[in-house]
Amino acid sequence: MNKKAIITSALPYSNGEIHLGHVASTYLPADVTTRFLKQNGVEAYYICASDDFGTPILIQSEKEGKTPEEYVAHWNKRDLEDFTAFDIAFDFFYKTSSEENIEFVQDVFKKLQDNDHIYENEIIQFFCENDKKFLPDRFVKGICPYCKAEDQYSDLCEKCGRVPEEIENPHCSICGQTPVKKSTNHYFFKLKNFSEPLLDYLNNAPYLQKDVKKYVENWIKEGLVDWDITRDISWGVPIPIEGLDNKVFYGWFDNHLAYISSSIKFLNDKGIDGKSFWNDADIYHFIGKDIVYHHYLFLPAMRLGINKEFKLPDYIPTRGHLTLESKKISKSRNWYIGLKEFLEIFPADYLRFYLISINPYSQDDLNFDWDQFATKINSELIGNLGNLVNRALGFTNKAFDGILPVPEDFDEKDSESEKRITSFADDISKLMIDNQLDRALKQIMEFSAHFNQYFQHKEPWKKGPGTSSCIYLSVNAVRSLAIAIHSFLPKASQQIWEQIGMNGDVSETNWNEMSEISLKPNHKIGKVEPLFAKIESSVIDEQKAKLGD
Ligand code: B3M
Ligand code: ZN
Repeated sequence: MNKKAIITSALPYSNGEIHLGHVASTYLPADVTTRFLKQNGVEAYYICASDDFGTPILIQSEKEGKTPEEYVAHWNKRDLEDFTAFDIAFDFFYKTSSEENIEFVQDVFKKLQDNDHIYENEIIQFFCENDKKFLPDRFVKGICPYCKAEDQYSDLCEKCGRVPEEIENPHCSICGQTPVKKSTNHYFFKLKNFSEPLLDYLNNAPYLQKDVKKYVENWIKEGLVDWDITRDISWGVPIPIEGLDNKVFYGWFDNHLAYISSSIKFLNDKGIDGKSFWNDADIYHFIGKDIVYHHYLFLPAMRLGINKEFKLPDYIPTRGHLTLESKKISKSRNWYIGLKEFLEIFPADYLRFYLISINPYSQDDLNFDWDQFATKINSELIGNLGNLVNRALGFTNKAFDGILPVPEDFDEKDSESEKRITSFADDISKLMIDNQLDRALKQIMEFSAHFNQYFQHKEPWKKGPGTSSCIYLSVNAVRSLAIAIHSFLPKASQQIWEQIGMNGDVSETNWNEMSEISLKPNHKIGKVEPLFAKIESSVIDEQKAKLGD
């Protein structure tokens, strides 16, 4: 395992609150992975930032009568608060509109220019004379020339799925007026230059998901097109060329560069040489499948274009979208759950447990289902894990005054259980390293289920022979579980840690220690309390009733 790592997750637009869809595919898996790496002694940093630039943000800020700076500052703060409430532990949360990023983006552009990867070209764009704005495709609506559906985007008809060559009866989606066509000069990044180096990168990146690589390779083989990296608005990274007022870089040119600029700022501030750290580290970018094109093509091509001054990603864990009760999440149709609101009703650990357990390491979509959520929490998290912790520790209190007894000679069942503990770390490490977080969590739950059965089988309440061994091993198993679940359920893990009478922070205990039987006879456990409260069906019914119009 590389002893250094930088982990990022897709940068949230500063344009609305974080909802369950966001956290399921990127922030949560990245957080679990970072915590796991740290438990393994890796110097790992989880870096994120708000994605501040772009036309939608500019327009929304205008609607709200705020400057774009004020508007994005609000969302930057709010996003971080919501993430923190969900125990997403960024080491640093910065912004794409930072001075450091602006300077870095301009510097990268100049280097790309020097390396002959940039050219200028005249293009024709819609311009709204009322709003005095060039209108990006998304802001021009009209009639689809193919199926005649009304009110369709000029770059996509949602009715027939085609990309209109020329939308009929175009109108500005801000004010409704008919825009005119105007010519403007834009800068282009020669993505075509990179077909070979990109294929080479993909072929030599063993940790990228195979299925994603396959379709990205197909895109490359079908032929890449050069990429327009300029927009005619005022809100963005200024293009470092004299006389270009009201022209900035397209948001997708600058946003992913904030992975690097934010990391460098954070590391340099810590007294670490940011650039060398980056280049020595394993680089992880967690994303959702809708931004594969940007992360598997634009991002590596730009790093290649500046002669790999900054290492290309080793891992780009890509996951599917979350649907809600089997339907597409939509804020306007009120088919939607905000993260903040969810956490006002349920503990963060419940959501973390549920989302990880339904989230495979693949592009498959996953579905949030209220009934399934309640069942998983009540029967698995509480019925299995909570139950084991409570009965093992509770019984130690009741029958042994909270003092771990001296074990007797182990019988076959004891030895089997002992072995479970000693092989536990290895059993799940590989899954964690391979990003199979759902399967790792499942193994942890199987470990817990094993000890529930063992406890049941030994019937310690009868105080027969073997009781001491059963308690000794079960309490040690609970300790192992506290370490194993830390990255998934940080709160519950710490509570268990304290209940078994340990001091300090469980996160500081090395991962492999879960396979040690280190609580010795005479160890005194702490105060035992139930970890979780059952979810009542009436609460679920209330939540379901909130969805829809
Ligand atoms: N801000 C959000 C998205 O498209 C976008 C990600 C940027 S990652 C560099 O999901
Ligand atoms: Zn207009």
